[in-house]
Amino acid sequence: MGKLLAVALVGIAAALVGERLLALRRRLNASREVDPVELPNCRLVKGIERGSEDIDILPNGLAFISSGLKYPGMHNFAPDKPGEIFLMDLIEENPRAVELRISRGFDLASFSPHGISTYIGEDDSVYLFVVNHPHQKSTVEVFKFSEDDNSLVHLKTVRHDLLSSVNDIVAVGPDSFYATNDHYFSDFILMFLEMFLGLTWSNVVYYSPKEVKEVAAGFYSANGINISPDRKYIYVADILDHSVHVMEKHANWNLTHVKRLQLDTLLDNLFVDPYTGDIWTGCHPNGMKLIYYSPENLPASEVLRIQNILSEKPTVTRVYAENGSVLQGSSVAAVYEGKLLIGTVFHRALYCNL
Ligand SMILES: [Ca+2]
Ligand SMILES: [Ca+2]
Repeated sequence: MGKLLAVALVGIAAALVGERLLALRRRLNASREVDPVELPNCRLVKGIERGSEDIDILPNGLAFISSGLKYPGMHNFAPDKPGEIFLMDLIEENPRAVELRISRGFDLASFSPHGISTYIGEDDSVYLFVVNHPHQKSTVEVFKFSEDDNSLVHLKTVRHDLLSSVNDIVAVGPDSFYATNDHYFSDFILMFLEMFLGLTWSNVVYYSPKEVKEVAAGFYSANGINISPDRKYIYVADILDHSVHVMEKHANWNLTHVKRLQLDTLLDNLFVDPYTGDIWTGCHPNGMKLIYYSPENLPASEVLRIQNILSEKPTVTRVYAENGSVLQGSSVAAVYEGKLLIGTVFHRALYCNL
């Protein structure tokens, strides 16, 4: 009888593991191959060789690019080098990526920049918020941009127990923001287990010096976050659910769910065109290829444009898709006056004329 019970238990455990594995493969879109969508006028950005995970663009065409992310389990072409922030002036005919100098006193050696967000203050000061992972932890660094000498002056480091596994942020004031935690856990093994079991413990947190609170929960893995041009709605990409959530922002900064748009790709960061309100996103068509990096089986890139997300029938356009031979693992797509800048988790960046 004892043996029968043991066999039955092992059988049940094996079936459960098998079922979870299949579910994980679905969430990673592990069988998807990408149908190419070409753009004719593109070039790789010189000087960006090890990631451009997130991009934000000011109304005057200055694009900030985070580079050199070290993320547990993710490929990295130069793991010993600290991260950088690049600037590109998209007004120029042939813009170059220039590395921004960072003020003294900031620990550059452990800089591992992830999601970013710009904020323009009342006196036209430009703030750059950067998710950082020094020593595998999560912080949010607030910088002031000095255009005169292309530098970032470090203002402060935000740490909080509720900001435990931060992926992206959207600034809503000179010292306040919404942040996504892509996992509940911050330890690599537990993060993997959380993903494997398909737990929906990832959330969105509001932070200000006066108040810090969870404002949305129940995501498989909340990733990119951004705000509508009228500043009424917050958009959150759930990368493992292949969806964008629209949340309404209230006066007390709480969020309520409005709708969810289902897609067939792993959406990473979200960029909102300030003129049209369109959402642009860098996506991973097949998350398995991103996690298990192999030069023989490269992670692809895909860019979607979502128009009229609040309407009954939003229009979703695949603007660019490529199997990784040019651009590996696109994580963001940002536009400025007919120009498209596509960033990647750990690879290069692509600049296109639309
Ligand atoms: Ca961002
Ligand atoms: Ca991201």
